[in-house]
Amino acid sequence: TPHSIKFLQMVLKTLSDLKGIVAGGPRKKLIVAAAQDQHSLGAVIRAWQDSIVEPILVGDQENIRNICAANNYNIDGLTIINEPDTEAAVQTSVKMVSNRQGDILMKGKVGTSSLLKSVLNKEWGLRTGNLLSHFALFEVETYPKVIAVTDVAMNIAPNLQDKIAIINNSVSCLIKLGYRMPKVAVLGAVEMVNENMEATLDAALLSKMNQRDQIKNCIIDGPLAFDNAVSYESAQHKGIRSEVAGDTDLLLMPDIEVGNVLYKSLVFFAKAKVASVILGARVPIVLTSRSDSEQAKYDSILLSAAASK
Ligand code: COD
Repeated sequence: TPHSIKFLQMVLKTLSDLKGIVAGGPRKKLIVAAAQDQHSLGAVIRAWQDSIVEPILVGDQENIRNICAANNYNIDGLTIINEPDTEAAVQTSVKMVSNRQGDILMKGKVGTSSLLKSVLNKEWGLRTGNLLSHFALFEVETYPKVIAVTDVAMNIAPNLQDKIAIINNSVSCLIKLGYRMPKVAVLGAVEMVNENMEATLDAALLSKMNQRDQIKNCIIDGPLAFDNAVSYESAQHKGIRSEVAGDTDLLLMPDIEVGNVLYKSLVFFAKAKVASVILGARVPIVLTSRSDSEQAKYDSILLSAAASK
C-alpha cells in the first residue's frame, strides 16, 4: 500500500520469519517453571539445539529425565534445578528472573493463574508498574501477513486506560520484530460509533488520541468491524476511508471473551498457527496452554526471545 511504502514497512509474512529475527543473536536464558511437561520440553530443547536459548529447567528432575529419555531428547549439558513441589518450582523460577538470572520465563506443568499470581507477587514478582498483557501472532492462510491479536488471554475487561497500555505493550513488541508504525484496528461489532456499545466509544477515543500523538509509534483506527479490519473489499464496500482497514497488523479486542473465541476459532476452524507471549513484566513470559501444539510453544519461545531484545 502507499502508506507501507512511505514507512518502508517491514512485516512478518509467516511465523517462521521469527527465526530470522533471533537466529545468530545472543542466547537468551530461558527459565522453565515446573518443566516436567512433554510438549514444553520438546519445544525448549529444539530452541536450545537451534542456539536461540540457554534453558534452565526448574522442576521434578526424575520426571524431567524420564520424559526426555522416553522421547529421545538429548539433554546432556542442560541445567536442571530439582524442585519436585510445583509451587516451590514456580517461586524459584520467578525469583531467579527477579534476580536477573533469566531473560525469559516459561510456564511448564502448572496452572496459568498460579504462575501469574507469582509473577504479580508484590515482594519478589516481576511487576514493572506497567499493565501485563497477552500478545498473540497468528499465521492464517487467508491473510497475506501475520496478524497480531491482543488481549485474548489475560485482561478480562480492559478500560480505556488499560487498552492504551495494551496497545503500547504490543506496539513496542512489534517494533522489536522490525515493524514501523504498525496499523492497529480497534474492533467493535460495527464501524460506526454507537453510544450503546462501549467498545465503539473507546475505539473512537483511541483513534483520536493517536491522531493527537497521545499514543505514539502506530496508526490506530476504529471502531472497525472484523470484516473491514482485515479486508479492503469489505472496507471499500462500506465506503470506509482508513489507512488501517484491510491492512491491519494488530487487532485490539474489546474483551477476553471476544478475544479468546477469535483465538480458538482461528486455530480450530481456520487451522491458524499461533505464537504468544505475556508482555509488560520484567521479562517476556511464555504462557502457552495445554491445548497449544509443540510447534506453537516453539514459535512462542522465538517470539519471546525477539521481545526480550
Ligand atoms: N497487569 C498488572 N498487574 C495486574 C494485572 C495485570 N494485567 N492483573 C492484576 N494485576 C495486579 C493487580 O493490580 C493487583 O495488585 C494484583 O495483581 C491482584 O489483582 P486481582 O485481584 O485483580 O487479580 P487476580 O489475582 O484475581 O487475577 C489476575 C489474573 C491475571 C489471574 C486475572 O486477570 C485472570 O484470571 N485473567 C484471566 C486469565 C484466564 O483465565 N485466561 C484464560 C485464557 S488462557
